[in-house]
Amino acid sequence: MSEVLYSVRMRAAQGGPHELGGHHISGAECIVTLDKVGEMAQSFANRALHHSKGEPDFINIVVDMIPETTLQYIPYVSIEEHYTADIKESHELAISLLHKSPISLMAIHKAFQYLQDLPCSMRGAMLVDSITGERLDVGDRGVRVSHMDSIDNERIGCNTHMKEALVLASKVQSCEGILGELCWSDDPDYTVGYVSFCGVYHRIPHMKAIGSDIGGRVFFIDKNARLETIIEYLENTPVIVRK
Ligand code: WAQ
Ligand code: MG
Repeated sequence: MSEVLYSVRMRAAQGGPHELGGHHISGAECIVTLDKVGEMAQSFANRALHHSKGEPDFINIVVDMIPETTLQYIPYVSIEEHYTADIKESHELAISLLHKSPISLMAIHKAFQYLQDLPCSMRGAMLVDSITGERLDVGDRGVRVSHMDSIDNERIGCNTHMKEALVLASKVQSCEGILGELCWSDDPDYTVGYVSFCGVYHRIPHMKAIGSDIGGRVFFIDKNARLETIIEYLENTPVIVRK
């Protein structure tokens, strides 16, 4: 029999809990065996308390058991590194890459506009119709991808941002009904972003200005997909990413 696994998740905010309007500072999660739960909770608490976006006054750490029958194993996205000189070139590249997928140019342009117009970062991702570019998610929270981790020996060389983005992007790519993703970080000192589609993670530098604490994600949704099924998978289905 395999060992029982637990999902450990942390979210931290400033100015009260997220649901009461607090400003999101940091979030992290993992899937581990019981003997690692305490250690991970401790390290997530430390991480929340030492974040470049500021000091939180609210930290929430949740632990729950993963029913063995619900766990899915999914493959990693493959990585393509791109090199660009500035934000303009990066956005042009991101647009031309995404346009190789079935996502329309209008939806791609709207997605950039949505991200650039954000007054502050959302906690989750926007869902955008891949043809019309219309926003499909409700409210300003976005959809938060959760219950994921990796078995992860080959990613030793990557930084934490990249490791976590690869896991998230892999889960998103494994979701039926999602055609692609656009992302850049909300961390002021991290300007790398990516677009992913067809199982490939295109890593692109200079996706935003250094010093900006506004980042975000857009998931491009197939018009025939059922939104509730997509959201349930992203939020609640436990996945482990592996080679
Ligand atoms: N589910 C949905 N959206 C999320 C999640 C999540 N679990 N976590 C973050 N977001 C959204 C939210 O709007 C954040 O403001 C935004 O994405 C950026 O999150 O070197 O670090 O965690 O290859 O700041 C990409 C490049 C880094 C990595 C992305 O995102 C690399 C990053 P951050
Ligand atoms: Mg961040």
